[in-house]
This record gives sequence, structure tokens and C-alpha cells, in this order.
Amino acid sequence: MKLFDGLKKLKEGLSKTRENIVSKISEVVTRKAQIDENTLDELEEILIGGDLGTSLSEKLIANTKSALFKEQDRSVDRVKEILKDELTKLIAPRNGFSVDTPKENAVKIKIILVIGVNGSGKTTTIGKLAYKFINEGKKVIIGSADTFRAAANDQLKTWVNRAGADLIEDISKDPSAVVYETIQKAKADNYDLVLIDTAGRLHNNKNLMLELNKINGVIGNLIPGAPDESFLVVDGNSGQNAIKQYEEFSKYSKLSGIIITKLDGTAKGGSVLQIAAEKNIPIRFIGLGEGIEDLQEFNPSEFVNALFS
Ligand SMILES: Nc1nc2c(ncn2[C@@H]2O[C@H](COP(=O)(O)OP(=O)(O)OP(=O)(O)O)[C@@H](O)[C@H]2O)c(=O)[nH]1
Ligand SMILES: [Mg+2]
Repeated sequence: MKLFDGLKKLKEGLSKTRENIVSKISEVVTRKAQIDENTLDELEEILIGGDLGTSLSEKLIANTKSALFKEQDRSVDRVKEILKDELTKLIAPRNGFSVDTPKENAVKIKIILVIGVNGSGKTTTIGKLAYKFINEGKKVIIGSADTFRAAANDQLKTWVNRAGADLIEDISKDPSAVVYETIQKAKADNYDLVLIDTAGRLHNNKNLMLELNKINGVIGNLIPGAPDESFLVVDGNSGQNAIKQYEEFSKYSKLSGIIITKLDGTAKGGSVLQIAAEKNIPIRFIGLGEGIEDLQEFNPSEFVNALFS
């Protein structure tokens, strides 16, 4: 996808979240002859209602206040400009994602485990990731570790075909056995990237959560230090519940990144900002639709710009 198309997609995708946050801010600011404490309190309420969470909202308003009171120009545009700058600072960029394995790793295969609650968008995201990395010249294999439902397996197969990746599947086996086979094949045939799709699970299902340990164990036994990445896939509609999912899954799995999907259909995209500002984990990718190209690397300043556009 071209850069321009990507930005357009991002702007369009964030339209409901923009209405929920930025349009409301504009309305409040425009109504006021001057920006005073009360107006800023109103803005803070909007931010909290827009899923930024109390702590980030307070910080953002406090920083905006100090910046604003140094200024002569307190026009709507200027206020929005300052909010945007301060927000970008608060969700400052983290390390980008690289599909290459660290040089010191003996085995040069990148293993990415994809986990999350039911229906969050794992399988779809795996298809999109495979497509992206195949286009970048990588040899990609996918392991179907969701062996509980035949339909899940078929859905993954469709995505694998679309992306042009290879697949290891066997619904008669348990998830760890499929993972084992996938990694053996990846080692034998010199794949660059392994993506593991898993079944959706809720944190209160202890057995399924512990199964993640087993999968991680199998991977680590075959390639010491792997998996390189464990991505938690969160539905953008979850709002504040996204934070809860992150906290619960990190108890069982060492997470290395978050992917937030379905931002195209939700007004609750503000939670992305809260995670980016407050949680000690990078947001790696965002999902902006059901198409194979509708996945973007998360870029904090692009995200804020698109939100305020
Ligand atoms: N609009 C939109 N829909 C998405 C996005 N990502 C996934 N979906 C849709 O969300 C639904 C669930 O996606 P799946 O990929 O099956 O989710 P999953 O996490 O694999 O689900 P389980 O395996 O059942 O836990 C599907 O209808 C997808 O098309 C996105 O970024 N935008
Ligand atoms: Mg799935």
C-alpha cells in the first residue's frame, strides 16, 4: 500500500473515534470566548469519556494548560495544536518492529506467537501479517494451533492461501504438537518467519491459559530464546477492557507487543493512546479493516495527526 493510501485509510478508520474525542473538543472550545479552568475541566471529561483513562487525561490537560497559559493565541486551532503536540509527546515513539532476528541468535527464524480473547482478530491479523512479510520477500509458514474447531482451521486456510504462505495444520492433534511440527519444518526448510495462530481464550479459563505455557515451552525447546515475539491481539471496541486483557495475559505469557484491531469500526480508539502512554509494552500494529492490506505499523505521531485531522 502506498504511503498516501495508508494515511487516508488511517484517517478514515479513526473517524468514529475522532467524532467521539476531537469533534467534541472543538465544540467545547468554539463555544467559549476564552479558555479558562472550566473549559479545561470539560476537555478532561471528554478525554476520559473517549477512553484515554483518568491518568493520561489529567496529564494531558495539565501539560496543555502550562503550554497554553504561556501563549497569547488561545484560538480553537491553537488549543487543538497544543493538545496534539502534548499528546504526541506523552505517547512518544518506541522501537519499531523488525522481522529480522537478532544477529546473535543461532537460528535465524523469527517466531511470532499470536494470542488473545475470542474473536479479537487473531486469525485475520495473521493473514495480514503473512501477506505483509511475504511482500517484503520473507519465506513465511503458519502453524494452526487452534485445533479445537474445524471452522477455525478452515478460516485460517483461506487467509493462508490469500497471503501465499505455507501452513501446518492437523485438527486431530493438540496445539503444541502442531507448533512442534511447524517449527521443525521451518528449521528444515529455512523459513524466515513462523506465525502461530492460537484459539481464543479468556483469562478465567485456567487450562487454556496454561496451555500457552506448554506452547511456549515447545517453542523454546526447539529454538532457545524463542518465541521472539508474543503479540496480544485486542479488539479496539474493548475500550477500557483492553487494559484488563493486557494485564491478565501478561500473567501467563511474556508479551512483547500489542496489536489493536477493528479501529475502523469503533469510537473507542482512545484506548490505544492510553496503552501507548501508560503500559510498558509497545503497540506494534493496528487493524483498520477486514481486507488483507488493512494492517498498519503503529506510529504514534501519525496516529495522533490522523486523529486530529
Ligand atoms: N472491521 C474490522 N474487522 C476485523 C478486523 N480484524 C478482524 N476483524 C473481523 O473480526 C472478526 C473476528 O476475527 P478473527 O480473525 O476470526 O478473530 P480471532 O481472534 O481469530 O477469533 P477466534 O479464533 O474465534 O478467537 C472477523 O469477522 C474479522 O473479519 C479489523 O481490523 N477491522
Ligand atoms: Mg481465530
